[in-house]
Amino acid sequence: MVTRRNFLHRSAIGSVAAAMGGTALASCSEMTKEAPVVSKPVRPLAISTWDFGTKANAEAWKILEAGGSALDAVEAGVMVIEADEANTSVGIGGAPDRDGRVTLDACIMAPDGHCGSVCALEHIVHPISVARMVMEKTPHAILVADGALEFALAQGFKKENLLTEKSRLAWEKWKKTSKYEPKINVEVHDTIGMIAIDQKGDIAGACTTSGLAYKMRGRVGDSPIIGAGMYVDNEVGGAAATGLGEAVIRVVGSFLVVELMRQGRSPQEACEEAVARVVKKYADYKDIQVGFIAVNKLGQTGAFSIQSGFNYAVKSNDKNEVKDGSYLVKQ
Ligand code: SD4
Repeated sequence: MVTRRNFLHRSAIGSVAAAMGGTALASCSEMTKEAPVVSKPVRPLAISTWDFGTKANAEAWKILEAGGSALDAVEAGVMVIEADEANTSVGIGGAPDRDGRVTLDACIMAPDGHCGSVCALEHIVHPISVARMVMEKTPHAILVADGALEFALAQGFKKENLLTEKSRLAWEKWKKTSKYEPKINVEVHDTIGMIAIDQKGDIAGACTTSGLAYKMRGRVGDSPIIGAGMYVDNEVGGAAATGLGEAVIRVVGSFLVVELMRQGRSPQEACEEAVARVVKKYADYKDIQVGFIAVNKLGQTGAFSIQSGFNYAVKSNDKNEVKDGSYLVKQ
């Protein structure tokens, strides 16, 4: 007889099996003999990078709670941070490149695998919404620079000045004293990556940033690169990255985290292994920061970074909390 408890247990096993992929199926069916307690999937849920992720999660939650889609939720969530002038790494108020231009990178991915991205987009406050339109209204996945701007304007987005007085002054100061050696250290980073699971259990993700402060003109980081800065697979889970994009790209970090979860790692283990891979390929890893967040189909979460100081926000039923991620380099 299928009792409610059994049913929940079996559906959870089914989800785990789906999350783990075919190779794990045999062991999962063996598991049903000696049934371990697998909790009911946590949904809806939103997870975002950094402590300001609570604001993004709260906005996403309005949609998730009302039964809306994970895709709508992640877009609305990260838009809050794009519009926040105080955040100097995302949207308006983002630090400019070394020539004083604010160029934004963003990507979005839907549960069915569709994705859209814009790179080095200027003058538009909400690159995430342009990325979504690239996904939904063009036959392409990525538009860059002037082409992305032209497309955005044709879609009705307004051209705006994104260089705030505060960012301009900081850039003027940087020009006097700094070399053109952009490096993300422990202090300079703030990209938002968000993964959400809706009430149906569908998973979507978004990532948006102004990238590396005072970067070379035309530099694109990991954030708008599907698989590097963010990735979701609706059978498995999702992940997003923050930190030095050049290092994340070397291991296609977010895709790696999701694939590790597919092979049976927990979100925490997957983030730890991805950081280990970054470190292997980046000799000066002690000078940089890279962090990952992840969630699997069951709503279990994880996070890990190279350095201390990385935190992330998780919103589920009753809580919207900031958690400190664990990290590799102990001083
Ligand atoms: C980049 N990964 O452009 C981004 C920057 C970042 O927190 O994450 N900052 O390399």
